[in-house]
Amino acid sequence: MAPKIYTSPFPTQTLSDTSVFSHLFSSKDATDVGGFPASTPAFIDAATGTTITRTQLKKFAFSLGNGLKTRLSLRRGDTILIYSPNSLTWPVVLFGAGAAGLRSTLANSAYNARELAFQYQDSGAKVIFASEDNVPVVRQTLKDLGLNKAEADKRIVVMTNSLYWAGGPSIIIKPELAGLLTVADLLQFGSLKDEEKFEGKLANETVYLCYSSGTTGKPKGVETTHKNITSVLEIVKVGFPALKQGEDSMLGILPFYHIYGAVKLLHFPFFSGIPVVVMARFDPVKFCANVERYKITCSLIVPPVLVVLSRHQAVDQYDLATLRILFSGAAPLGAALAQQVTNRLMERRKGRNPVKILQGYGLTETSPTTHLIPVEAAERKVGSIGLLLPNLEARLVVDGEGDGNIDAAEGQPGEIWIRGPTIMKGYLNNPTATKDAITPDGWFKTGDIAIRDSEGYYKIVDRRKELIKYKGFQVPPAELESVLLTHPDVADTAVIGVDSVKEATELPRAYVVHANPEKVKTEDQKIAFANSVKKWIEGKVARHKFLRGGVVVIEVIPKSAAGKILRRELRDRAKQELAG
Ligand code: 4UU
Repeated sequence: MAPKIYTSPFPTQTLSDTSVFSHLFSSKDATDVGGFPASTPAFIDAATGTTITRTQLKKFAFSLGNGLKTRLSLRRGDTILIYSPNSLTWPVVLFGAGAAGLRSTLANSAYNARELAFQYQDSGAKVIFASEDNVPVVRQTLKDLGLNKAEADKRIVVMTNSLYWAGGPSIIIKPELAGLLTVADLLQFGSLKDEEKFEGKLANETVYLCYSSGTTGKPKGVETTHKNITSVLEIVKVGFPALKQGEDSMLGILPFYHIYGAVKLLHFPFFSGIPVVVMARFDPVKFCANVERYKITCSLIVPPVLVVLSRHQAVDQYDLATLRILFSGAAPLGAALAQQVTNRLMERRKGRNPVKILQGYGLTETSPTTHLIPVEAAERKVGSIGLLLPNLEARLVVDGEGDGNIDAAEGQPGEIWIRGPTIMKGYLNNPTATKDAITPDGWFKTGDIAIRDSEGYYKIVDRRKELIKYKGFQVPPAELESVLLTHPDVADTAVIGVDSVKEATELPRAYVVHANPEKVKTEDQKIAFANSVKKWIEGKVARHKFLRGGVVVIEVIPKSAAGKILRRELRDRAKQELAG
């Protein structure tokens, strides 16, 4: 039977074959950058008000690009690693690397030395760009990898503080970091030459390497190409609410190292001529204060932020009337929660300036957005991930194993498969995982189960992959399991996600088998062991991977005949345990 292929209701877009850099920064003349006035702000540091204009960003990027080539001898195709919380220096580094034809791999800024070492080695990065606070972890990482201090320090570039961009000092604040190269130092080597600026034929080359565990296993480098990014910008523009240069501004709280923040805060607003007010992390009071101070009209969020906005007193203490769009993604958005926040914000405005809570869906592997809700459907379709974006095709597949794929009947659930120009090139150095994820005719298997209604709106109803999402962050169970297995008393383990309605997120929960069952005979012994494991993991992994969903001592991990963990069984068990 021929597959049932769904197309997008939006008109097909003309896509380009330029590099990301020229797509964003090409100018007609000195008065514009990327089609918008050169002197308008591109990024604003929320804490200090420091602003980088569009033309400054372009100039800094060209200078940094040249510094990377001349001072660090990096060449087209080489990779740099960025390891920092959000800051104004982020776009300078990312676009500077892009201008020089380099790739960037983006690391979670909360990673510990073990986690960072994995990504540094796996990506083949040559240099690590780190915020001042993160340099000690980088030094530890490089030391663990066997480098002496002098060698290690040659691979570190300190991400100059945000005040530098307002003419402040470029000097390093922490004395122990003196002598390290900084981003400011790298700007001193002149600008890229004209012929180098917009290097051609980059379209199908990799530009970003974010890490995702996909449907199974440990994190893998996702090869996102220039074409993936330029395409996603064009197709999102069609479905995303009209943002107007000169009127709109975005508050940037999502981390830039995750594909959601990387594309929808660092690229999309710039591409639309909209400034982004950059926050290093989400904080309820600062969030509200910044909406008032910068007259923010739009912010991109994850569902747990709505939980905070539904309760926190700061919502009543600041004027949030300019805010007209909250766009949620990266995890399921509950209709009731969205309604609650809309009502609360609307009450204060006495019905004026409606606020819309929208939802989008995507994955690291799809660069990321594939679906979003248009503004006019915000209330009517609350809880839905919206419509398929143009230039993409979708299938809902019932049996994804082998050749026996069947497409779900209308209105029935199936695994979303996506085909189109925004699908990653593949997983870095991992042809097996790539082959498992993308069929020979180009369908990428998301691992998410959805239903499509008669109007073409999709709703996520389940996830068939093992991935856990904590507040939008990926927590790969396989990674936690491999760490847990290094615990001397853990003989076997399985990690699953359990839902927390209160926090609008999943929480990682571990089942562990004691190496010596005699030691966990009584209930008290079990609880003591579980608690010690829960504490122990906190010294081993970044915060978002902590076992907040609990640790349970179990006699044996349920497995299939082939030795595969029966996660569904554990999820059912957890439901009972948590209900009881
Ligand atoms: C239910 O989380 C992301 C990307 C999120 C994103 C980006 C741009 C959302 C909207 C947007 O415009 O990427 P990853 O790779 O970290 O995680 C992907 C997984 C999906 O497979 C799905 O299980 O995150 C889950 N997910 C969602 N689940 C993402 N968005 C949603 C959603 N509802 N809206």
